[in-house]
Amino acid sequence: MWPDEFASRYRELGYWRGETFGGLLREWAGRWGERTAVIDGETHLSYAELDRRADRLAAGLHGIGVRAGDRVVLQLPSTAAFFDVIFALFRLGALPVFALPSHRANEIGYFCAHSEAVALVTTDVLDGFDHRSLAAVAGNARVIIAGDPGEHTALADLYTDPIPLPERDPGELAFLQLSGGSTGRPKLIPRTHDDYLYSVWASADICGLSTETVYLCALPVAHNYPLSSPGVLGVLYAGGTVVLCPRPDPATAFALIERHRVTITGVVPPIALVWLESARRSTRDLSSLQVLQVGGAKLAEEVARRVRPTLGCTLQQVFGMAEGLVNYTRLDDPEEVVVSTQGRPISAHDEVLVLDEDGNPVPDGETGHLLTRGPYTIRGYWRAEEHNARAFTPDGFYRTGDIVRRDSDGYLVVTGRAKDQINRGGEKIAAEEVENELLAHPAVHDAAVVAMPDRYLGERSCAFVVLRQGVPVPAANTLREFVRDRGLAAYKVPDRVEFLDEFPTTAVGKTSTNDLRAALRARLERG
Ligand code: J2J
Repeated sequence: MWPDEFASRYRELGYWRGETFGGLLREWAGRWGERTAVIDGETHLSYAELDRRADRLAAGLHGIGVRAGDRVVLQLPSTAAFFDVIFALFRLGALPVFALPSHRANEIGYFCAHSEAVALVTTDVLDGFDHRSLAAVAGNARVIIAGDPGEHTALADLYTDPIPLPERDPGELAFLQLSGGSTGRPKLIPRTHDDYLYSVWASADICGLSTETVYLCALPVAHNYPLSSPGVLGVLYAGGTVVLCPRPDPATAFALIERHRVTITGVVPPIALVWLESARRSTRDLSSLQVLQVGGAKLAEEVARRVRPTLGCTLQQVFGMAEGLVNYTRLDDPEEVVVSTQGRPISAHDEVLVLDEDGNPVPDGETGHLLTRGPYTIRGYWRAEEHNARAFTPDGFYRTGDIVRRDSDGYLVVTGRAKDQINRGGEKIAAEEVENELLAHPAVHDAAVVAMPDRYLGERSCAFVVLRQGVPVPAANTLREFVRDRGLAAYKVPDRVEFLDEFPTTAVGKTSTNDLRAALRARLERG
């Protein structure tokens, strides 16, 4: 949490407004009543309806024992039910833990156990996977299903007559977001109403949102980017309309843009690329689209330059992180800045350091490690003291693990990464988490997972494996299936597996991932 002097400063500056999510929904319902807040297929929810549903669900959840401070692992796709659940939990003061639909038994089991969740809210069947099977790893958490509940509790049965609930304190935790991670298990990111809402309303301002805004939520809604940059919460803050998109393919997304006259949406670079290259552009009227946000991974300048001429809208680059700091190019920035930088921080009080290997600041224009501290950047992960000692400086700066260059106007260009992470088209893979699963295979002596360049996704993952002596070489696919069977999300399964007799080492005897990446490049070039 922020030291008192910082917290009071952020309040005095008017950044932390003393609002809560639950209280705000009540205000919005008063102000915008019957205006459409959320569109999910043929379902249109007004602000007033959303408010009533949150009250009724809060009562039902209270009825089965969910209380203030309890954690509830939430794994829902982009549906209206997601909004009911988060606002119901906000009203109760219970904390959603934002899992993604692609997470499987391994991750969900860990989230339930680590957060000591009292409930797991998930869906029935999605993309061929029966999410009800996750009950097996939910431990003591009660399983609640949006959809056909099978033997579990139906979310639909939990909407009951509202009960009086005390207002929440804006300084308390609102939810736990997930970190992309680089060491082992994903870390949980504690965000308060005050700090998160600042990033939300300031983002809504920067992105010019208003009651006229129609936002297409093309990414999984629980991710920090579509949730808050400015995302669905920014749109609700501004009184606009959220259109939920089940899949971001051009056929689905373009049809929704045309039908609902969407004005702004946010995607990751591979989706932007597919949209730019899709022939469907000419069969749909996309003229309502004013802003295409692209972020989550580095957007190639060559692709950035094609956005305006091809889609006829303004590109906005977004470089953010669930831990806090979010950078945007501004809508009125010169085209050169928009295509060649990842933007500048939301706030004048976002403190940004760019440091060399010895921890000394580098001059503007030179690359270095990005560290940050500010009014919506966390001071530590949830229950992770040991890791926090490494991930944060003693004076509270978060070590982002990103390598950047800052220009004299404060704009950042992301040039690389120091953390052991693969950014697979915006989906983050902690190398160590996958290595640990590979090490569980009886034939594997050692494993190292590194990024390999990919034209479409930016990066894919490659696992280098040293086998135990004397064991027969397994097929690469056997190891990939092994990782999948260990219950890891599909995007974490190594795209490629390479066997080596031994790993190259650094001067201090650690596995040299640089040498592995170089060896991989050489192999890829040889074909
Ligand atoms: C290069 N790398 C980027 C970009 C994120 C808004 C937008 C994105 C996220 C997000 C987010 C990048 N260029 N434009 O939470 O609110 C990489 C960096 C960063 C990490 C954070 C938001 N945009 N990245 O992607 O927590 O390495 O948040 O540290 O998933 O993604 O990942 P995540």
